[in-house]
Parts: sequence; structure tokens; C-alpha cells
Amino acid sequence: MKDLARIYIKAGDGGDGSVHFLHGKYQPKGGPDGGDGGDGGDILLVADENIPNLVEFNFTKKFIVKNADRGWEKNMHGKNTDDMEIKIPVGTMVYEISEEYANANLRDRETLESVMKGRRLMVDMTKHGQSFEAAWGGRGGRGNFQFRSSTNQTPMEFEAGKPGDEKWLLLEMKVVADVGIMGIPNVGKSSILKALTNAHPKIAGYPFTTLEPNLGVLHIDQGDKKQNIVIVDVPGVIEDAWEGKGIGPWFLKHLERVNTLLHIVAPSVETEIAQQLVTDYKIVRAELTKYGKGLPEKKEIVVVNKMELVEEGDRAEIEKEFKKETGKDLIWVSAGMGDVSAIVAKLS
Ligand SMILES: Nc1nc2c(ncn2[C@@H]2O[C@H](COP(=O)(O)OP(=O)(O)OP(=O)(O)O)[C@@H](O)[C@H]2O)c(=O)[nH]1
Ligand SMILES: [Mg+2]
Repeated sequence: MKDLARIYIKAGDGGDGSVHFLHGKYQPKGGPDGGDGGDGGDILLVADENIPNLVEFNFTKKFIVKNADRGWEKNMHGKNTDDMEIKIPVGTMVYEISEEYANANLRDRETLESVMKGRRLMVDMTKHGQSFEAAWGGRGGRGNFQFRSSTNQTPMEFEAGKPGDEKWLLLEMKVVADVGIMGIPNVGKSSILKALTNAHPKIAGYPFTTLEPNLGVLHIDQGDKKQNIVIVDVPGVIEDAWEGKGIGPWFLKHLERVNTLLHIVAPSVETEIAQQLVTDYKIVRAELTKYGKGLPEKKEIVVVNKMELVEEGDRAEIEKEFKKETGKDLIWVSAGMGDVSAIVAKLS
């Protein structure tokens, strides 16, 4: 997912005030009538749920509002320029960065780290329709009409228009969701998202089928209790993801905003199932700890998927062993059989 972008924004400059004198038919030497310059347009950022990611900022990187017109004779105000709206995905954090990073290579890890260190958060756009004034247009300058007085009938003064703000911004998008589905590859994370929600993620029997976060909404309607729970399913976590193994740890940022983690495990062996589940669970927990940023502290529900592969009579023993080693309880589902009711019960 394209979840990082850098853009340049420039609001409109105000127009200069004008210096002019009225030359009416009966007023060969009329008074000052130079009008004020127009106001430059602002730049607004608007969060829009129809924008899935930041990919369009690969193509358009510079947003420049036209400058306003200067003032005119007959005390006419120069034309203002319209504000510009830039639509960005919901979940975008907007940072101001120093101009020295205007052309720096953000793919270079060290450069990116220094950009991230020096950035200043302007706003976090978490709601559809939220708007933010990112750059103010310059005010127009006053024309000489405004400088007339009883002692100065022929003012030559005027004001120049003020320049519009210009800035370099770093946009970083982090999915906004209530619940995050994670775990090692191929345990059925996307299958669970599909069974719970309206989403249609790709599902296949090999690791890293999911390469980008998938989003879905679970509707819970229990008479008086209606809930819409937004769920995100992320790629698989493997040992040393933090060090760059697999597709790396970058996608974990899309779990930073969730309240609850659904940590999915699944049997992949026929004997010693409990030990295998514990090992897989601990691999993922270790990567969460390395990543930090609040993830290790989040509420976690551990879910065994593919439960039909485990004899019902063996489940209690597996639960006991899992609890002994990790301190966590297990719930059982089978996305394959369409039975994810244990998750719905926990979330509602
Ligand atoms: N037996 C069984 N197989 C399942 C179940 N749920 C999913 N699968 C299968 O497990 C495989 C992996 O499913 P995915 O949903 O793609 O798994 P994932 O965890 O999202 O995988 P990655 O995105 O690659 O990490 C597919 O072949 C699914 O059909 C289940 O409840 N029982
Ligand atoms: Mg998947």
C-alpha cells in the first residue's frame, strides 16, 4: 500500500494594491481611486473515505494556487483566487517537513529516519469530511484610495500583496479500524475477514497471499444493540519481520489505531498441536514487542482457526497447555466451514 507521500503546497499570493487617480470628465485632477488587491486562495486538506491510499500523489506532487489579481482603478478590488481542496485518505497524518528534504530519497532508510525525526505533526485526519487549512493565502494589499486623507490628496502609497504560505508536507496514512486481524502467514486471516464482513480479500493456500491491508465492516444487529465494527486484515508476520524478513514490518502501522487484536493461529501439524500453536503465537508476539508503538499492550483475543482439523475431544487439553505457556485463553472458529460465531460473540 502506498501509505507515505511527500507534497509541496503553495497558497495564492495576495494581489498588490493599485495606485491610480480618477480622470473624470469634469475632474481633470480627480482623487485617488486605486483599489485593493485580491486575496490569494487557501489550501484545504479534506479527508475522503473514497480515496483508498496515497498512490495518486505519485503523479501529482505540487499543488499551487493561482495568485490573486492586483487592484484596479475606480477603487475596484482585484479578483480573489478560489481555495483549493486536496482530498486525502481517512487516516492520514499530515506533517510539515523541512525544505531540505524536498528532493531527498525517502526510500533510503537513513534519510527517511531523519525526515521522520524532524517532522512536525500538523493534524491527524481520522474522520470522513474532516478538513484542515494547511496553507493560508496572502491578503491583498491596499490601493492608494485607502491612503487618502485631508492632508494628502494625492497619495502614492500602496501595499504589496502578502505572499501565500508554502510548505512541504509528509503524508502518512494509517488505517482507521476497530479490530485488527494478524498472525503468521496462511492461518486463514483473510478467510476470517471474509466470513465476518462484506470484504472480498484474496485467499489462497500459500504465504503472503495478502500483501496489503484489507478492510471490512462487521454489522452486529442484536435488537437494541447495533454496531458497525471496522476490521483490518494485514499480511502475515514471520520471525525477524522486524529485521526485514518476509515483506518486513511496515504493515504493522495499520494496527496502531485498533482497539483489539484478533491473533489468529491454526493447526498445521497432526500431533503436538498445542506446542505448534504456542510457537507460532510467540513468534508473532516477539515481533509485536520489537515494533512497540502500543501494539504489545493492546487487548488481544487469541483465535484458533481451522478448528475442524482438531478432534473436539482434544481441544480442552490444547487450551490448557496453551494457557500454561502463554497465559492466554483460546476461542475456536472455522472460516472454511463459515463458523466464526465465537469471534462475533467476543466482539459484541
Ligand atoms: N481447513 C481449513 N482451511 C482454511 C480455513 N480457513 C482458511 N483456510 C485455508 O487456509 C489457506 C489460507 O487462507 P487465507 O485466508 O488466505 O490465509 P491468510 O492467513 O490470510 O494468509 P496470508 O495472507 O498469506 O498470510 C487457504 O487455502 C484457505 O482456504 C479453515 O477454517 N479450515
Ligand atoms: Mg491473507
